[in-house]
Formats: sequence, structure tokens, C-alpha cells
Amino acid sequence: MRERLVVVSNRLPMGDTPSGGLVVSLHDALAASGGCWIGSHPEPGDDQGQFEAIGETPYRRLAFRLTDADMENYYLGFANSVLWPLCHRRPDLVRLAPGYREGYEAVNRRLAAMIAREVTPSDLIWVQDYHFIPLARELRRLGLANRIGFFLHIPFPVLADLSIMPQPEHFAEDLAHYNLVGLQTRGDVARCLEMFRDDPRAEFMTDGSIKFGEHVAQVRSFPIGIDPATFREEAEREVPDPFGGASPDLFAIGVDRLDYSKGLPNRFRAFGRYLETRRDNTRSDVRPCLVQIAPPTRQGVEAYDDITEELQGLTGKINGQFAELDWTPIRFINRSVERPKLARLFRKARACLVTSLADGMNLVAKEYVAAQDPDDPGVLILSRFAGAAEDMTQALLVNPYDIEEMAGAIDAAFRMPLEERRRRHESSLEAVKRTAAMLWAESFLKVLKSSVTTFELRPEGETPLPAS
Ligand code: ADQ
Repeated sequence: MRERLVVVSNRLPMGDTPSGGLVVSLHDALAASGGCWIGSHPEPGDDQGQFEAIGETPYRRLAFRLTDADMENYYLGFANSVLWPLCHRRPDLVRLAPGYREGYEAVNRRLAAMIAREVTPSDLIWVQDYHFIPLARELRRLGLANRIGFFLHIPFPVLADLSIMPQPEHFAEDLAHYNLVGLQTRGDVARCLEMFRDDPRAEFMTDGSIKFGEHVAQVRSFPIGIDPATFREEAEREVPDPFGGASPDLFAIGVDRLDYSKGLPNRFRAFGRYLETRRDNTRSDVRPCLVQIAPPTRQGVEAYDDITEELQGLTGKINGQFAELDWTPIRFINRSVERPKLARLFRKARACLVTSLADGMNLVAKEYVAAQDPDDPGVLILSRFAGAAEDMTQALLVNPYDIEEMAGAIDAAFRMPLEERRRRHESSLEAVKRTAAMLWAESFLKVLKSSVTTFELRPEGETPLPAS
């Protein structure tokens, strides 16, 4: 029987041409297997338990709808006000409300029932991210013995934080229902194994996999990447000057969703501190800028509204202190920028600031490196708490909590000699190529396909379905 790939993610890509990291990574694998991608429709609604087929691609796309209550309890609630802050080491921002856990479980249960009607026993199912941790458990309950993989795009939480969650014992148990749990970095794998080691229900097998009741799961790291060649081509393409002729002399760029995990206030403070202390302060002809592009996300969640205000305040303060009639030190653009323009901006920027306090990987770091002119590259300043730092050791690694250190790194990046810039860039680009997007999907699927389905489900005396 044909082994189709079925991908499940919170958002279904709606465009007809592949764009965006995850879509590019999965497009080929889906097209080759005649598979399908299942995700939520951007418009809320009630789907009555039926998928809606979307547009034309070499594979099927099936959308489910989220009601307003689902958005509140499952998406903004449990996923983004409990799991997101917990995984990003912000337990202080966790909000527990009565309907959140039930709303999250209900969406996963409903989706499992819809998926169970869609898949055949030989299909490989690949679930993406923290929105669907219980999905394999629900699918198993319905009798599915397929190989099911899971990839967590965000950091694996530290053990001590897990008990903040309602019913924390479900976390390990739910993950164990997957045949393969993929994480971004070796550090994430270490934290995940620590959780299983701490759980008396888990048993370690000689090959390193984990036996949990009747289930056996493997835990491995698969660092996600981008398609560096395509990004570089995009950055080289001539587009109208993004600054409309008013290009700054020297600038650092930051591109992030406006999220508290990205360390934006610390970045702004570090840039302010750099302006105060920079070595070439006597040179009034050099007017460095920070160009920060940060579109809002998850509006309506208190922590996100707070950070927008904080950044607006900091921008006003720093610009108020340093701006001149013809110089605005921080340009804070609170919306999205089209990709060709973004790629061009990356290429023009002398430095890129990635200052996450916690980050699964951070694709912006990889995009910036891929966009550079290898003969005259800019410098990546990278938080040691971003997953990308595990392999990109030749970036200027910084502690985002240390404002003084970051200010020094900005100064060093702006003044770095060409020779050193080239050497650091070459090494970072190698790391970007080693973890290119296609390799990520290929290597995950290779391990998933070879995973042993040692457990068998026998709900109410039924014969188990064969995995292949
Ligand atoms: P994100 O937290 O969204 O992803 P990131 O990895 O940086 O973070 O990816 C963001 C993507 O959106 C990049 O491709 C970037 O270019 C684009 N983007 C961001 N801001 C933009 C803007 N203002 N305009 C246009 N495009 C913008 C989550 C995890 C990460 C993990 C990824 C992939 O939080 O840690 O690397 O998934 O697994």
C-alpha cells in the first residue's frame, strides 16, 4: 500500500505557491507521496466535523474551522497563554483559566475524529507543534496504529516549570504516544529525556528509546533550516530601494514577530547604550540606526499588548535622547514587510540582532546569513538562548540579559574588519547549509519510517490495524 504523508499544523498554508519555511520544507515530500496537509482555516467558523478542500497544489489541503470559543480557549488560551510562556521559560506569564485545558483537549479530540476518517493504515502522520500534543493519544484511542511523528518548533520546557501546567502528568504520557518526537536542538533532547527519566512510568530501552506503557517513542533532534540558495537569490535581486533614497549610513536590522520571547526591549536598551558609549562617538558624520520590523501577533493576550507599549515607550525615549533633524536612531516598524524587500534589507544591513530570551531555532538568523554578500558580509549578533546558536558558533554570541555586553557586540560588529567578517560568515553559512530545509524534512521522515511500532492497540477487543 502507498505510504502517503499527512501533515497536521495549526495553520494551513492558503497560497497556491509554496512560500515560508515550513511550506517549502514539506512541499516536496507531500507532493511526492500524494499526501495531504491538514490545518485550520484563517476564517473562524463551525465546520460541522467536515474538512474543506482548499485550492490547487500537487497534494490535497484540508481545512478545519475554529469557532470563536476555540480561538479563546484552545489557541489564545491553552496554546499561547499556557504552553508558549511555559516553554519559553516565562512561567510568570502563564495564565490559567477554567476553560483552557478542556478547550485544547476538545479541539484535539474533534480533529482526531476527522483525521481518523481521512487516513489509511499505511499513512505516515506528522504533527507539527505545541497546539497538538495530545493528538496522537486521541488517534490511538480511535484505534490508529499508524506511524505518527511530532515536531516541537519551540524550546522543550525545563522540568521544574512543567508542574505549573494543569494535569502535568499528561505531558510525558501524550508525547509517548508518538513513535518519534523531534526537537530542535541537543539541549531540547536533554531536557525531554530528563522529563522521562524523572517519570516512574517511563523505562529506557537499550537503544535509547522510551517505553511508556504499551508505547515506545524515540526522541531526536532535527534542527530546522531554510532554503539558503533561494533566499540568497532573493536578496541579490534588484528591488526599488526599501528606504526610498533615505538609506541610513550604517544600520543593524531586527526582524521578529512582536513576541516577548524575542528580547526586544533588551535589544532596544542595548542599542541605546551603544549610542551612549560607542567608540566613534566623536564622528558626527556616522549615524547608525536600528531598523526593527516587528508585526503584532496574538493580539488580545495581555502580555503581547504590554510589550507593544513597552517598545513604543523605549523607541520614544531613545529617539528623544539621540535624534537629530536628519537622524532617527530607531526605526520601529510595527507591521510585516514583503519577503523580497526583507531579503534586500538583510543584505544591506551591517549587522543583524537576534536577542531571544528563549527560541526554538530562529530562522531570521539563518536568513540573514544566507542573504549576505560573501565578499562583504554583515555580522550576526546571536543570543546564546536561540536554538540556532548551537551550530552557528561563529556568530557574535551574546547573553540577551546583559545590556552592556550587547552594546559592546553592536559596536564590535559595526567596526569589525572585513577579514574577520568574512571568516565568521563563511562558518555560519556552512551551518545554514548543513541544516537546510529539505534535509530537515528528509531526515525526520527517514527516522519516522524506520521507527518500530512495538505497541499494539486493542481497544475493546478489536484487532489492531497494521502500521504498514
Ligand atoms: P517564529 O517564532 O515565528 O517561529 P522564526 O524562526 O524567526 O520565529 O521565524 C519567523 C519567520 O517569519 C522567518 O521566516 C521571518 O523571516 C518571518 N518574519 C518574521 N517577522 C517578519 C516580518 N516582520 N515581516 C516578514 N516576515 C517576517 C517558530 C519558533 C522558532 C523556530 C520556527 C521554525 O518560535 O524558534 O525557528 O518556528 O521552527
